[in-house]
Amino acid sequence: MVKARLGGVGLAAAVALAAPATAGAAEWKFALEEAIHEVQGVYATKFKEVVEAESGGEITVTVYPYGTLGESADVTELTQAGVLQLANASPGFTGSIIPEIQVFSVPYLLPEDDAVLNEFFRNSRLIREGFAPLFEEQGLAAIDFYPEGEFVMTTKEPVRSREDLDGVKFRVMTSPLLVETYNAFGATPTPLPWGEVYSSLQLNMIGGQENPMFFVESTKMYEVTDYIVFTGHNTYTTTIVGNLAWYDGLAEEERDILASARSQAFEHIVEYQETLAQDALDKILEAKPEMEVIRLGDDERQPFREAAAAVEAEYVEMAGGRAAEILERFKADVEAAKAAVD
Ligand code: 6CS
Repeated sequence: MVKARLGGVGLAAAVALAAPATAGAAEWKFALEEAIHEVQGVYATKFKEVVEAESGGEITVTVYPYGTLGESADVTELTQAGVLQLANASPGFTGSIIPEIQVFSVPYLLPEDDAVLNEFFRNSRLIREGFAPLFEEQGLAAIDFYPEGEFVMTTKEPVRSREDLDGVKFRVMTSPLLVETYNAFGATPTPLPWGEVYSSLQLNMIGGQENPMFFVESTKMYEVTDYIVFTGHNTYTTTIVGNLAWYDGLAEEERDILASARSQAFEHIVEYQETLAQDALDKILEAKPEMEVIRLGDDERQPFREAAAAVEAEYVEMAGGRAAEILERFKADVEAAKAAVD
Protein backbone atom coordinates (compact mmCIF):
# COMPACT_ATOMS: atom_id res chain seq x y z
CA MET A 1 0.00 0.00 0.00
CA VAL A 2 1.33 3.43 -0.92
CA LYS A 3 1.71 5.89 1.95
CA ALA A 4 -0.25 9.10 1.31
CA ARG A 5 1.60 12.42 1.49
CA LEU A 6 -0.91 14.43 3.44
CA GLY A 7 1.10 17.63 3.08
CA GLY A 8 -1.32 19.14 0.54
CA VAL A 9 -4.42 18.45 2.64
CA GLY A 10 -5.85 21.38 4.60
CA LEU A 11 -6.72 20.86 8.27
CA ALA A 12 -10.47 21.30 7.82
CA ALA A 13 -10.49 18.84 4.93
CA ALA A 14 -8.43 16.30 6.87
CA VAL A 15 -10.87 16.49 9.79
CA ALA A 16 -13.82 16.06 7.41
CA LEU A 17 -12.15 13.07 5.76
CA ALA A 18 -11.52 11.39 9.09
CA ALA A 19 -15.13 11.83 10.29
CA PRO A 20 -17.20 8.62 10.13
CA ALA A 21 -20.27 8.55 7.89
CA THR A 22 -23.71 8.51 9.55
CA ALA A 23 -24.33 5.07 11.13
CA GLY A 24 -25.94 2.64 8.70
CA ALA A 25 -25.37 4.81 5.63
CA ALA A 26 -22.38 4.64 3.30
CA GLU A 27 -20.39 7.65 2.20
CA TRP A 28 -18.32 7.62 -1.00
CA LYS A 29 -15.70 10.39 -0.90
CA PHE A 30 -14.83 11.51 -4.45
CA ALA A 31 -11.99 13.99 -5.12
CA LEU A 32 -11.45 15.96 -8.34
CA GLU A 33 -8.52 17.58 -10.13
CA GLU A 34 -10.85 20.40 -11.20
CA ALA A 35 -13.42 22.84 -9.82
CA ILE A 36 -17.08 21.85 -9.44
CA HIS A 37 -18.16 23.93 -12.47
CA GLU A 38 -15.48 22.36 -14.72
CA VAL A 39 -15.83 19.11 -16.69
CA GLN A 40 -14.80 16.77 -13.86
CA GLY A 41 -17.16 18.61 -11.52
CA VAL A 42 -20.07 18.28 -13.95
CA TYR A 43 -19.39 14.53 -14.24
CA ALA A 44 -19.14 14.14 -10.44
CA THR A 45 -22.35 16.11 -9.87
CA LYS A 46 -24.27 13.78 -12.21
CA PHE A 47 -22.60 10.71 -10.68
CA LYS A 48 -23.62 11.86 -7.18
CA GLU A 49 -27.20 12.54 -8.29
CA VAL A 50 -27.57 9.03 -9.77
CA VAL A 51 -25.92 7.19 -6.85
CA GLU A 52 -27.99 9.00 -4.24
CA ALA A 53 -31.26 8.54 -6.18
CA GLU A 54 -30.72 4.88 -7.09
CA SER A 55 -29.59 3.95 -3.57
CA GLY A 56 -32.66 5.64 -2.10
CA GLY A 57 -30.38 7.83 0.01
CA GLU A 58 -28.47 4.85 1.47
CA ILE A 59 -25.25 6.07 -0.19
CA THR A 60 -24.05 9.67 -0.02
CA VAL A 61 -21.39 10.92 -2.42
CA THR A 62 -19.24 13.76 -1.03
CA VAL A 63 -17.36 15.60 -3.75
CA TYR A 64 -14.02 17.33 -3.00
CA PRO A 65 -13.18 19.78 -5.81
CA TYR A 66 -9.61 20.82 -6.67
CA GLY A 67 -8.18 23.06 -4.00
CA THR A 68 -9.61 21.15 -1.02
CA LEU A 69 -7.27 18.14 -0.94
CA GLY A 70 -4.14 19.09 -2.82
CA GLU A 71 -2.81 18.28 -6.28
CA SER A 72 -3.65 15.31 -8.52
CA ALA A 73 -0.84 13.17 -7.06
CA ASP A 74 -2.17 13.84 -3.55
CA VAL A 75 -5.72 12.69 -4.28
CA THR A 76 -4.45 9.58 -6.09
CA GLU A 77 -2.39 8.67 -3.05
CA LEU A 78 -5.31 9.33 -0.70
CA THR A 79 -7.38 6.95 -2.85
CA GLN A 80 -4.67 4.29 -2.81
CA ALA A 81 -4.58 4.65 0.99
CA GLY A 82 -8.37 4.23 1.27
CA VAL A 83 -8.96 7.69 2.77
CA LEU A 84 -10.94 8.47 -0.39
CA GLN A 85 -13.08 5.96 -2.28
CA LEU A 86 -12.97 7.70 -5.69
CA ALA A 87 -10.87 10.28 -7.53
CA ASN A 88 -10.12 11.72 -10.93
CA ALA A 89 -6.59 10.62 -11.79
CA SER A 90 -5.57 11.76 -15.26
CA PRO A 91 -2.92 9.85 -17.25
CA GLY A 92 -0.93 13.09 -17.55
CA PHE A 93 -0.13 12.50 -13.87
CA THR A 94 -0.68 8.75 -13.25
CA GLY A 95 1.87 7.90 -15.96
CA SER A 96 4.42 8.35 -13.19
CA ILE A 97 3.07 5.28 -11.36
CA ILE A 98 1.43 3.37 -14.26
CA PRO A 99 3.84 3.88 -17.20
CA GLU A 100 1.65 1.97 -19.71
CA ILE A 101 -1.22 4.47 -19.25
CA GLN A 102 0.94 7.05 -21.03
CA VAL A 103 -0.32 5.63 -24.33
CA PHE A 104 -2.87 8.47 -23.97
CA SER A 105 0.00 10.95 -24.21
CA VAL A 106 1.34 9.69 -27.57
CA PRO A 107 0.43 12.50 -30.00
CA TYR A 108 -1.95 11.93 -32.93
CA LEU A 109 -3.10 8.52 -31.68
CA LEU A 110 -6.59 9.39 -30.45
CA PRO A 111 -9.12 10.17 -33.20
CA GLU A 112 -9.83 13.86 -33.82
CA ASP A 113 -13.45 13.32 -34.89
CA ASP A 114 -15.70 13.67 -31.83
CA ALA A 115 -18.14 10.91 -32.79
CA VAL A 116 -15.28 8.43 -33.28
CA LEU A 117 -13.57 9.63 -30.09
CA ASN A 118 -16.70 9.11 -27.99
CA GLU A 119 -17.36 5.71 -29.55
CA PHE A 120 -13.76 4.73 -28.73
CA PHE A 121 -14.09 5.76 -25.08
CA ARG A 122 -17.52 4.17 -24.80
CA ASN A 123 -16.72 0.74 -26.25
CA SER A 124 -12.97 0.11 -26.48
CA ARG A 125 -12.26 -3.23 -24.76
CA LEU A 126 -8.83 -1.99 -23.82
CA ILE A 127 -10.41 0.92 -21.98
CA ARG A 128 -13.31 -0.96 -20.45
CA GLU A 129 -11.28 -4.04 -19.37
CA GLY A 130 -7.67 -4.06 -20.55
CA PHE A 131 -6.19 -1.40 -18.28
CA ALA A 132 -7.75 -2.80 -15.09
CA PRO A 133 -4.83 -5.09 -14.04
CA LEU A 134 -2.37 -2.20 -14.31
CA PHE A 135 -4.45 -0.08 -11.94
CA GLU A 136 -4.99 -3.04 -9.60
CA GLU A 137 -1.21 -3.39 -9.18
CA GLN A 138 -1.35 0.12 -7.69
CA GLY A 139 -4.25 -0.65 -5.34
CA LEU A 140 -6.75 1.08 -7.64
CA ALA A 141 -9.86 0.03 -9.56
CA ALA A 142 -10.26 1.57 -13.04
CA ILE A 143 -13.84 2.87 -12.91
CA ASP A 144 -14.15 5.14 -15.95
CA PHE A 145 -12.24 6.95 -18.72
CA TYR A 146 -13.53 10.00 -20.58
CA PRO A 147 -12.25 12.78 -22.85
CA GLU A 148 -12.24 16.45 -21.78
CA GLY A 149 -11.58 18.13 -25.12
CA GLU A 150 -8.85 18.80 -27.65
CA PHE A 151 -5.56 20.15 -26.27
CA VAL A 152 -4.55 23.59 -27.47
CA MET A 153 -1.23 25.23 -26.72
CA THR A 154 -1.38 28.69 -25.19
CA THR A 155 1.87 30.59 -25.60
CA LYS A 156 3.44 34.01 -25.26
CA GLU A 157 4.87 33.96 -28.82
CA PRO A 158 3.27 32.68 -32.03
CA VAL A 159 3.85 28.98 -32.85
CA ARG A 160 3.53 27.68 -36.40
CA SER A 161 6.40 25.19 -36.43
CA ARG A 162 8.64 23.13 -34.18
CA GLU A 163 11.33 25.80 -34.68
CA ASP A 164 9.02 28.34 -33.03
CA LEU A 165 9.09 26.18 -29.89
CA ASP A 166 12.88 26.19 -29.78
CA GLY A 167 13.96 27.45 -26.36
CA VAL A 168 10.36 27.82 -25.12
CA LYS A 169 9.96 26.49 -21.57
CA PHE A 170 6.69 24.64 -22.02
CA ARG A 171 4.72 23.41 -18.99
CA VAL A 172 3.53 19.80 -19.13
CA MET A 173 1.82 17.59 -16.56
CA THR A 174 4.21 15.35 -14.66
CA SER A 175 4.06 12.03 -16.57
CA PRO A 176 7.51 11.41 -18.09
CA LEU A 177 6.29 10.75 -21.65
CA LEU A 178 5.02 14.34 -21.88
CA VAL A 179 8.61 15.49 -21.48
CA GLU A 180 9.53 13.28 -24.45
CA THR A 181 6.61 14.69 -26.45
CA TYR A 182 7.63 18.31 -26.00
CA ASN A 183 11.30 17.46 -26.56
CA ALA A 184 10.23 15.94 -29.88
CA PHE A 185 8.16 19.06 -30.60
CA GLY A 186 11.31 21.17 -30.17
CA ALA A 187 10.48 22.86 -26.84
CA THR A 188 12.09 22.72 -23.39
CA PRO A 189 9.48 20.75 -21.40
CA THR A 190 8.90 21.81 -17.80
CA PRO A 191 6.76 19.40 -15.71
CA LEU A 192 4.75 21.21 -13.03
CA PRO A 193 1.72 20.44 -10.87
CA TRP A 194 -1.33 22.45 -11.87
CA GLY A 195 -1.17 24.92 -8.97
CA GLU A 196 2.09 26.44 -10.21
CA VAL A 197 1.12 27.10 -13.83
CA TYR A 198 -0.61 30.50 -13.71
CA SER A 199 2.08 32.15 -11.58
CA SER A 200 4.91 30.59 -13.63
CA LEU A 201 3.41 32.10 -16.80
CA GLN A 202 2.81 35.41 -15.06
CA LEU A 203 6.43 35.55 -13.90
CA ASN A 204 7.71 34.48 -17.35
CA MET A 205 9.31 31.37 -15.87
CA ILE A 206 7.58 29.39 -18.63
CA GLY A 207 6.40 30.47 -22.08
CA GLY A 208 3.54 28.08 -22.79
CA GLN A 209 1.26 25.28 -21.62
CA GLU A 210 -1.33 22.91 -23.10
CA ASN A 211 -4.90 22.25 -21.97
CA PRO A 212 -8.41 21.89 -23.36
CA MET A 213 -10.15 25.13 -24.33
CA PHE A 214 -12.70 25.06 -21.50
CA PHE A 215 -9.84 24.96 -18.97
CA VAL A 216 -7.95 27.79 -20.69
CA GLU A 217 -11.08 29.88 -20.21
CA SER A 218 -12.17 28.76 -16.73
CA THR A 219 -8.69 29.10 -15.22
CA LYS A 220 -7.98 32.34 -17.11
CA MET A 221 -4.82 31.01 -18.77
CA TYR A 222 -5.55 33.50 -21.55
CA GLU A 223 -4.69 36.36 -19.17
CA VAL A 224 -1.07 35.22 -19.03
CA THR A 225 -0.58 34.01 -22.64
CA ASP A 226 -1.26 35.73 -25.99
CA TYR A 227 -1.69 32.95 -28.55
CA ILE A 228 -3.95 29.89 -28.79
CA VAL A 229 -2.49 27.27 -31.13
CA PHE A 230 -4.52 24.38 -32.58
CA THR A 231 -2.20 21.51 -33.51
CA GLY A 232 -4.69 18.61 -33.29
CA HIS A 233 -2.06 16.56 -31.45
CA ASN A 234 -4.19 15.13 -28.66
CA THR A 235 -7.28 15.13 -26.46
CA TYR A 236 -7.18 15.52 -22.67
CA THR A 237 -8.14 12.18 -21.10
CA THR A 238 -9.06 11.59 -17.49
CA THR A 239 -9.79 8.43 -15.53
CA ILE A 240 -11.89 7.81 -12.45
CA VAL A 241 -10.16 5.49 -10.02
CA GLY A 242 -11.50 3.76 -6.94
CA ASN A 243 -9.72 2.33 -3.90
CA LEU A 244 -9.33 -1.36 -4.83
CA ALA A 245 -10.16 -2.84 -1.41
CA TRP A 246 -13.28 -0.64 -1.21
CA TYR A 247 -14.32 -1.60 -4.75
CA ASP A 248 -13.76 -5.33 -4.11
CA GLY A 249 -15.86 -5.08 -0.95
CA LEU A 250 -18.92 -3.51 -2.61
CA ALA A 251 -22.15 -5.52 -2.50
CA GLU A 252 -23.60 -6.54 -5.89
CA GLU A 253 -26.34 -3.93 -5.60
CA GLU A 254 -23.77 -1.21 -4.88
CA ARG A 255 -21.70 -2.30 -7.90
CA ASP A 256 -24.82 -2.03 -10.07
CA ILE A 257 -25.47 1.49 -8.78
CA LEU A 258 -21.84 2.43 -9.44
CA ALA A 259 -22.02 1.04 -12.99
CA SER A 260 -25.28 2.87 -13.68
CA ALA A 261 -23.91 6.18 -12.31
CA ARG A 262 -20.70 5.75 -14.30
CA SER A 263 -22.47 5.20 -17.59
CA GLN A 264 -25.07 7.97 -17.06
CA ALA A 265 -22.33 10.44 -16.05
CA PHE A 266 -20.28 9.43 -19.11
CA GLU A 267 -23.16 10.14 -21.51
CA HIS A 268 -23.94 13.36 -19.65
CA ILE A 269 -20.38 14.62 -19.99
CA VAL A 270 -20.22 13.75 -23.70
CA GLU A 271 -23.37 15.78 -24.35
CA TYR A 272 -22.25 18.61 -22.05
CA GLN A 273 -19.08 19.03 -24.10
CA GLU A 274 -20.77 19.33 -27.51
CA THR A 275 -20.45 23.11 -27.67
CA LEU A 276 -18.18 23.67 -24.67
CA ALA A 277 -14.89 24.34 -26.49
CA GLN A 278 -16.42 26.81 -28.97
CA ASP A 279 -18.34 28.58 -26.17
CA ALA A 280 -15.11 28.87 -24.17
CA LEU A 281 -13.22 30.31 -27.15
CA ASP A 282 -16.01 32.85 -27.70
CA LYS A 283 -15.78 33.90 -24.03
CA ILE A 284 -11.99 34.24 -24.24
CA LEU A 285 -12.20 36.44 -27.35
CA GLU A 286 -14.85 38.56 -25.69
CA ALA A 287 -12.71 39.02 -22.57
CA LYS A 288 -9.47 39.52 -24.53
CA PRO A 289 -10.13 40.44 -28.19
CA GLU A 290 -6.41 40.76 -28.93
CA MET A 291 -5.82 37.04 -28.15
CA GLU A 292 -4.59 35.51 -31.42
CA VAL A 293 -5.86 32.13 -32.61
CA ILE A 294 -3.55 30.08 -34.84
CA ARG A 295 -4.96 26.96 -36.50
CA LEU A 296 -2.16 24.94 -38.06
CA GLY A 297 -3.00 23.61 -41.52
CA ASP A 298 -2.21 20.05 -42.64
CA ASP A 299 1.23 21.00 -43.96
CA GLU A 300 2.10 22.77 -40.74
CA ARG A 301 0.91 19.79 -38.66
CA GLN A 302 3.02 17.34 -40.65
CA PRO A 303 6.33 17.98 -38.78
CA PHE A 304 4.51 17.52 -35.46
CA ARG A 305 3.04 14.24 -36.76
CA GLU A 306 6.52 13.12 -37.78
CA ALA A 307 7.81 13.93 -34.29
CA ALA A 308 5.04 11.75 -32.85
CA ALA A 309 6.64 8.61 -34.33
CA ALA A 310 9.66 9.11 -32.03
CA VAL A 311 7.35 9.56 -29.03
CA GLU A 312 5.53 6.33 -29.89
CA ALA A 313 8.86 4.44 -29.97
CA GLU A 314 9.86 6.08 -26.68
CA TYR A 315 6.55 4.98 -25.12
CA VAL A 316 7.26 1.32 -25.93
CA GLU A 317 10.81 1.65 -24.60
CA MET A 318 9.90 3.63 -21.47
CA ALA A 319 6.74 1.78 -20.45
CA GLY A 320 8.16 -1.68 -21.25
CA GLY A 321 6.05 -4.59 -19.96
CA ARG A 322 2.81 -4.71 -21.91
CA ALA A 323 3.35 -1.37 -23.69
CA ALA A 324 3.80 -2.74 -27.24
CA GLU A 325 0.66 -4.91 -26.90
CA ILE A 326 -1.32 -2.00 -25.43
CA LEU A 327 -0.28 0.29 -28.28
CA GLU A 328 -1.46 -2.24 -30.87
CA ARG A 329 -4.78 -2.82 -29.06
CA PHE A 330 -5.25 0.94 -28.75
CA LYS A 331 -4.79 1.42 -32.49
CA ALA A 332 -7.05 -1.54 -33.29
CA ASP A 333 -9.81 -0.14 -31.03
CA VAL A 334 -9.51 3.28 -32.71
CA GLU A 335 -9.97 1.58 -36.09
CA ALA A 336 -12.97 -0.34 -34.72
CA ALA A 337 -14.51 2.93 -33.47
CA LYS A 338 -14.02 4.51 -36.92
CA ALA A 339 -15.71 1.53 -38.57
CA ALA A 340 -18.60 1.63 -36.08
CA VAL A 341 -19.27 5.33 -36.76
CA ASP A 342 -19.00 5.15 -40.60
O1 6CS B 1 -3.18 20.81 -16.74
C1 6CS B 1 -3.55 20.34 -15.68
O2 6CS B 1 -2.78 20.05 -14.78
C2 6CS B 1 -5.05 20.18 -15.43
N1 6CS B 1 -5.81 20.15 -16.65
C3 6CS B 1 -7.06 19.77 -16.66
C4 6CS B 1 -7.91 19.90 -17.86
N2 6CS B 1 -7.63 19.18 -15.61
C5 6CS B 1 -6.93 18.99 -14.34
C6 6CS B 1 -5.43 19.06 -14.50
O3 6CS B 1 -4.79 19.23 -13.27
